[in-house]
Amino acid sequence: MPRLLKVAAAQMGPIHLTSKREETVSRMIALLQSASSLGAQVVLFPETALTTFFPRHLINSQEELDSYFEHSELHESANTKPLFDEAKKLGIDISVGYAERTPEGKGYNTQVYYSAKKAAIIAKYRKIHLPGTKEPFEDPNAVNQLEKRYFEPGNLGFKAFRVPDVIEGVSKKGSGEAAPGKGDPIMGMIICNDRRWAESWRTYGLQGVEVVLCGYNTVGWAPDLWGTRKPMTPQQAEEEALFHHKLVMQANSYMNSCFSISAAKAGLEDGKHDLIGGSCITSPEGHILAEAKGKGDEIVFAEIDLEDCRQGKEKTFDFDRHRRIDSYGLITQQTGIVEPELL
Ligand code: CDV
Repeated sequence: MPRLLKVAAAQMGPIHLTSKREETVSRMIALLQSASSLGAQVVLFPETALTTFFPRHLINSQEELDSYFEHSELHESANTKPLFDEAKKLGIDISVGYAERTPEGKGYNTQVYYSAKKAAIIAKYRKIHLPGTKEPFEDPNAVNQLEKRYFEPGNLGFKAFRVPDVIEGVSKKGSGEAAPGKGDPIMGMIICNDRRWAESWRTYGLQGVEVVLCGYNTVGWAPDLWGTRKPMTPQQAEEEALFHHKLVMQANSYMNSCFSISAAKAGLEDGKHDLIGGSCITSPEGHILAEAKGKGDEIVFAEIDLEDCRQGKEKTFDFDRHRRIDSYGLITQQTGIVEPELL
């Protein structure tokens, strides 16, 4: 039986240090309405969708820094409630990335999943792989990535969740058929740099994930961050960054037999930092089903059939039959590289 789902990535063009939340939330509502006109049931927004990607700036004022964080749950906060109210009205689930300040004062780079039918946030993920440095680079013109300065590593793990009320007629607890791949969709969230780590995806793969959601802010030019062994022009560097983005979305979707949706914040933020576009929806066979055309606000839409995950999960990547965990010990015992002894 097909399990059809209409999904969308809401790519956003740049947001600046000076942008007002209200304007940004209005743009998000407009994107949601255009996704609704296509029939979307689930819409993914980017990482830190409500602000510029502030971790590239050195911010010494606590007050200024705090202004880029959300201090309460998004569906209840005055800043963002209108977006969640619109999602509820349209009956569309949304997943939104933002900087979260907890009541204990901790900062996380967070993504939530809001179920329109339940009118509730049903899942939260906090970014685990924080890239970059704690201190800015010495070169005042370098592109910084100060996530380790502003955020704690996520403490919620990679926890897959079921999404209720989006597909009719699926198996429920106690309803008889408990075979894999028959229930409500299984989703997982990752944020930007997490997509480059096979461990993120495999941890979800082991929970039978069917759709991975990934919001991102990826600069097209950051030689201090990436290294300069192979000198590139800014245009070549951006093409390379786009290539790596698609490579990891396609390859990891294939290796875990799942769909993936990725939503960029794209374009020139703060007049200086050019972010790649490339928001896309990929299939469990690793193909790109739909892709952003530009670097502005744009909906990327596809209807997907979760049944398409079954082939990979039951044949090439049937984990139960083919994985050899006795040989994978190093993955969790060791963090860095230990080379074999010199000859
Ligand atoms: N926001 C990110 O996590 N960005 C990183 C890079 C650009 C440091 C990424 O992996 O895309």
